[in-house]
Amino acid sequence: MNGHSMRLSIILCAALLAPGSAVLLGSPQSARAAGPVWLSIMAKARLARLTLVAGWQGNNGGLNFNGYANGRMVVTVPLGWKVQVTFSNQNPAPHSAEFIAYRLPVPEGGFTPAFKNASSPNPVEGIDQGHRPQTVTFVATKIGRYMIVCGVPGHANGGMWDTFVVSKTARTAALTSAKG
Ligand SMILES: [Cu+2]
Repeated sequence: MNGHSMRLSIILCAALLAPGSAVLLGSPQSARAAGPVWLSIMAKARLARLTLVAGWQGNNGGLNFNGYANGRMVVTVPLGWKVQVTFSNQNPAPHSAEFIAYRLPVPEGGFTPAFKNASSPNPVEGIDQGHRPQTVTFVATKIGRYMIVCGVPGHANGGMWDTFVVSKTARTAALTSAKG
């Protein structure tokens, strides 16, 4: 479409939305899935956007991410993808999120991120319930199995950890989970 016909279209639209049509100006309500969408994928940009909510619905006494504890949520991304995490806390206790090397039994604390910047700020202190969401962005630079842990001492070894995999063969990011 050239510039002229673009302008013409805009004028036509404006005309169509003249008095009486004002209701059409509001954006339609977007359809919502039954449950929260924790992972969204922008394959072309090689970007996985992950929402992590600490203390979602109280499973494991609130020591969970998105309701999953003890490794039961598994997030897989292809090697070299960027991971953008939006982390928030819905539990009365403070929590944080860090991506660390996979190690069982899970240590109590003192974690080192496995990728540059793969931790929420001040992970030992964490954030309180209702704190505005924090963004954690890093690149999955090394193949392997990792853990998403809460860095507040005693939480990870209390089960507040899930599984993160960087795959050489995966073609896209995925999130799987096991109940229990
Ligand atoms: Cu925690």
